[in-house]
Amino acid sequence: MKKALITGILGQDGATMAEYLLEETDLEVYGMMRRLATPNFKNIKDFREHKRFNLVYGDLTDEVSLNELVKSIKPDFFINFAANSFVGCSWDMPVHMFDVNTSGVIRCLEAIRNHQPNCRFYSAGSSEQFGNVDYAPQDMKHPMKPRSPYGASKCAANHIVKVYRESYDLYAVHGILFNHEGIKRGEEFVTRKITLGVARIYHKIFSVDSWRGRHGQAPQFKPIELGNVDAKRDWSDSEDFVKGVWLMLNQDDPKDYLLASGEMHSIREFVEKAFTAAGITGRWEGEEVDEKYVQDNHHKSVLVRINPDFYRPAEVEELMGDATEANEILGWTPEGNIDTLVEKMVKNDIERYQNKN
Ligand code: NDP
Ligand code: GDR
Repeated sequence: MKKALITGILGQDGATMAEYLLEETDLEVYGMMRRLATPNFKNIKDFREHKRFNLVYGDLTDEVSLNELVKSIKPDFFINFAANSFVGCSWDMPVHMFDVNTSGVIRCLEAIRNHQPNCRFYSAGSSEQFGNVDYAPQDMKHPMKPRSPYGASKCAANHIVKVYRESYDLYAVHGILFNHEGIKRGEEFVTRKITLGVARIYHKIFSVDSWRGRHGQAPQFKPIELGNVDAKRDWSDSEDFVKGVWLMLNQDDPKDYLLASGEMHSIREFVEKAFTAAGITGRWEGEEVDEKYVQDNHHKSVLVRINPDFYRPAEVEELMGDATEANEILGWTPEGNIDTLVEKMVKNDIERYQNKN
């Protein structure tokens, strides 16, 4: 039986990939988590007890653990989704970013090179590598112009994967993935922050509206606080993306590809779509830091307000990718779109608030 070792198993992509491989292949799946005092297993709860799934400990900052895992498991596929993945905090811990996101990749490659050289390796690259872009949509020929320590750490990882591929003849690829989201998305990323906020406000409005409304009172709730709502991103569904990653790992020859939807939407539009999906309409009022998204009724309750604490020292204003090569060569075709994604996330989070978990 073939085996896959997936790092970052408790995160969005690791858990989504494991779920996909357990459903669609007969691989034995090993999910690597780092040691935490109180780990959160919610992303893997549906398959944690699966007979072909094994949870193992390891850390990208510790080569001993990676060497031991590769030596003992002898994986056929090593899918490295582990990272310090939050761009916003990367200015606060740039050295740690490089230790995990760049040196961590070298440690994985060394473990493979020394103990299982036929293992196919995936490295999780990012549209943040393009940074302040020259043109749109960005393709694989676009220069690397990162704007954050995170983006720079992923550029360096990209180079080292190429070096190892060419120097040691490894099947090692670095996929450039644009933003992808879903119901397993971390709660500090802007899409999930918005859909969780919408769900919280939805329950306040619809649970108290009936009696407060009779007394002419507005429902009381804290608005969602956001930073730069004018930034634009190319958002896709993570369930579509893990299929693309799996295709990248199953070609005759290793090559880097880019996955994206080819559409760009602002944070502002995501806010509107998310509230609309919950049956709440609103409108933008004011400007810059005083701008607010208010409920479209006579109470004009504030749904979203700007908090400059969420601005970044340097912003990537616009990202939009051209995935033609992945479509044509890999035969990758995403099923979801921005509207199905927003609806799925909002519905999930409303139910989650209902069940209080
Ligand atoms: P998440 O942040 O959800 O998951 C990352 C996981 O890595 C977490 O489970 C985290 O563990 C783990 N991790 C962090 N540091 C270490 C370490 N030192 N050793 C072992 N594990 C560690 O990210 P995503 O799933 O969203 O992203 C997966 C990968 O894809 C990342 O490399 C990210 O940079 C990249 N990427 C993501 C995109 C997206 O839109 N989602 C787009 C482009 C690239 P813990 O749970 O303990 O914190
Ligand atoms: P990003 O995702 O930086 O693109 O990185 P994030 O959701 O954090 O930010 C997207 C855009 O939204 C703006 N923004 C806010 N962001 C957050 N997190 N919180 C806010 O309150 C907020 N308000 C506005 C940001 O400034 C930014 O412009 C994600 C991660 O998954 C990376 O790991 C991955 O490599 C890239 O996507 C592609």
